[in-house]
Amino acid sequence: MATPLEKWVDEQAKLTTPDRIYWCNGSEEEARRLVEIGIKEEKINGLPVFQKLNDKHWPNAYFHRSHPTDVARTEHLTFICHPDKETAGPNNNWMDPREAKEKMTKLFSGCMKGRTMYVLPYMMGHPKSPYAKACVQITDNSYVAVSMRLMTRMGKEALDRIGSSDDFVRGLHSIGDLNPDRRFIMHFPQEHLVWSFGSGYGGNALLGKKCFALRIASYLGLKEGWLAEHMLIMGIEDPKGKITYIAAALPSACGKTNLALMQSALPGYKIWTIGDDIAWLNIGPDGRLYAINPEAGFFGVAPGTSLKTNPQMIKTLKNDKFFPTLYTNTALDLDANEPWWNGLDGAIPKNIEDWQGNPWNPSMDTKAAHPNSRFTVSIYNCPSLSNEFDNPAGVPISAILLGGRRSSLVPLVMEAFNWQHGVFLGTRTGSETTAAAAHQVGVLRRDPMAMLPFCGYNMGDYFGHWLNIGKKLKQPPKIYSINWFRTDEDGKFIWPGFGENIRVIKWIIDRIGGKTGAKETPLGLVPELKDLDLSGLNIPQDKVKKLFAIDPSEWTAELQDIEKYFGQFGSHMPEAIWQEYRALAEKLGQSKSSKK
Ligand code: SAT
Ligand code: MN
Repeated sequence: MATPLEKWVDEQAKLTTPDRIYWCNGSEEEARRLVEIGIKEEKINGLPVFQKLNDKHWPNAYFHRSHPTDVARTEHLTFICHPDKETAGPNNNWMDPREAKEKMTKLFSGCMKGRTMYVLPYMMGHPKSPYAKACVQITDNSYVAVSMRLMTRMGKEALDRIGSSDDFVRGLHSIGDLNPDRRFIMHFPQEHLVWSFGSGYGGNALLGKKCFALRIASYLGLKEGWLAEHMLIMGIEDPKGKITYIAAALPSACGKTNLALMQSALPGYKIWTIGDDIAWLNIGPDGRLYAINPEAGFFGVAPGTSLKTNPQMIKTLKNDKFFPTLYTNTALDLDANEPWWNGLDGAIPKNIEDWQGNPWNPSMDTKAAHPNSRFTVSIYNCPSLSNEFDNPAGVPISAILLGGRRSSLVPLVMEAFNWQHGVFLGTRTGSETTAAAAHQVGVLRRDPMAMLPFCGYNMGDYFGHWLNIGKKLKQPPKIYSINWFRTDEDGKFIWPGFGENIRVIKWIIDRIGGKTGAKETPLGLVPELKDLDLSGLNIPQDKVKKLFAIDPSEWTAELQDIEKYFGQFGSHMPEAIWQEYRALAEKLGQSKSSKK
């Protein structure tokens, strides 16, 4: 008798009518074969899926050029299909599941004719972890199949775990005809199901990542009592050899990957990487919060990555351990046949082709590499990979850092008074848009816990869920707000960032270890300046003070904006968060602005 998995695959084949069905085992030999197929047979937009690059400096490097309209996540085409709109919340696009399936069934009908259907069994998390989930994705694209081998643990262990059960997360994906008008990413959280059509881009097409490990998993976490978060996980080894584990949520363009692989500027401290994008947080048997990274690779932004900004990532890319490493929509150095991007170390090569295949030189006002061009590389290539990465139990988390990009108002670092206050800090985090994005510069987008595009249900309920988790923890992690981006009168960043961020993390570790005090402010607990190790940095005292300045008059508009933001969640907004809001307004002498 057919298993539920065989039955499901059979049904998808009947719908999409591929010429061939191929079950992937996740082996290196298979990946080499798929890459060959992508070089010689499969095409996207008339171009081969893969182009082999020179191995000399960039081992196992293959280049992929996407359709020019298919270069980023498409939030406006992403839907959360709960039976009722209210469960999806004001933070999501919603479509009735029946309507969504009808629409998608039309698109998927016969869409794999002439193509191969790849069946990808994979684990999110270590196969032996009680927190891991078994999944199967179907796709018709070799780039997606190879990327999934890098980003997940693919192969037999997932099939073994599924066996004859019905308990696996299903993802159906086709690149379709890449027409943006026929591109949809549909999530059915209650069925553990994702249907994605018309895009080959990471966040839209690698369904284990944002679609499952955040949107569907956040909803599973609500039902099962855990958290799926947009967070890096890292261990910090102090000069005595003690390792403290932390998780940190930062919206895009705030340096999450750089922080996860940071090379410490303070001697004696060492960073051990566990993940750069997603953390699943569970209450362990001892009542502490344990984190696993469900992924097994990095899908990182290439431009700006260099020996200066992220030396460990450059070493990761130059490691030949795990096959292959993919470069998507970067530029090419044609003489060397190597990938290139703006901000890479060394002289600008003479003969550059931009991400769309046109000749490029630095006098042009276009970028050679697409600003969202990416590398895809196995985490096992990373020289700072923690020994605990494959620990099925995960690592115990001592601190959670919540950040954003704010040029004023929010101090460099601040400790929450307690868990509830920490959740309040997370609910109101936000980032000012940068010139790199196609928005107006300096406009604030609130992005609670960096989860706005990824929470698979009503965010008001999500805040409530965070509060409940805190109540169940015996030893809750301390929560911190961080902001590397405060500027001076000339609009210049005061804090140097990158490897120097260890100075802030050192203070956090000292706080966890009870080794240092803190100063109470209306916003939270901040370092006494003498306790922040700024040796050798040469930041003038008045600027250091500015990193922590709190001006109540600046908070009038901010408080109004927070109140408006919270208001949209109506009765789903927990009263405890409103209490925190009122307490803050009162401390800042602005309680009149608080109506609720
Ligand atoms: O665009 S992805 O979701 O694949 C990557 C990211 O935004 O972190
Ligand atoms: Mn991310």
